[in-house]
Amino acid sequence: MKKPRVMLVGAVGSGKTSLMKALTQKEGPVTKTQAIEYHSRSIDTPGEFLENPFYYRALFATSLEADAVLFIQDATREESSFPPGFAQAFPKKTLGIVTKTDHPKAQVERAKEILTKLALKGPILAVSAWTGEGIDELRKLLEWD
Ligand SMILES: Nc1nc2c(ncn2[C@@H]2O[C@H](COP(=O)(O)OP(=O)(O)OP(=O)(O)O)[C@@H](O)[C@H]2O)c(=O)[nH]1
Ligand SMILES: [Mg+2]
Repeated sequence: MKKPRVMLVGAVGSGKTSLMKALTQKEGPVTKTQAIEYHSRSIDTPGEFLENPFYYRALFATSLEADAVLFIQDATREESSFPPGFAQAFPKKTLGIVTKTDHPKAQVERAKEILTKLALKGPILAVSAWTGEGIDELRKLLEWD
């Protein structure tokens, strides 16, 4: 059976690539994502694709190649870059992920509230790519183990 693949969508610097590496147990430095990147288990997207509505169509089209879409909200950010109900435009399993829970300025509840406005089909999880908090739980939810 083909292994499921996730796509990551979120603002610039929200922690998509770091999370993708933690999830897929890839080592090495995290660099800025410049284009949509296809991997066997994941599709990483540049934050600019969420921040500029010109690219929404590219996100919708790309999501057809994924089994689930993860909407990423940085726990240290007050603002949302997501339009209300955005997850409904993706005909896939949709999950919310709060990142950087280890950060001293993280406000997890605030970030969760932002994600509830997306009309997700699945749950919201809080993770840290640095400490590994929540990563195993996410792998289980994605049925990767
Ligand atoms: N404290 C903390 N910082 C993190 C975590 N994950 C990512 N960061 C930091 O957040 C910054 C952005 O991380 P990236 O993973 O490159 O973010 P991105 O969403 O892929 O950004 P773009 O590729 O520009 O869209 C980097 O400086 C990371 O080190 C985390 O779990 N905890
Ligand atoms: Mg990136």
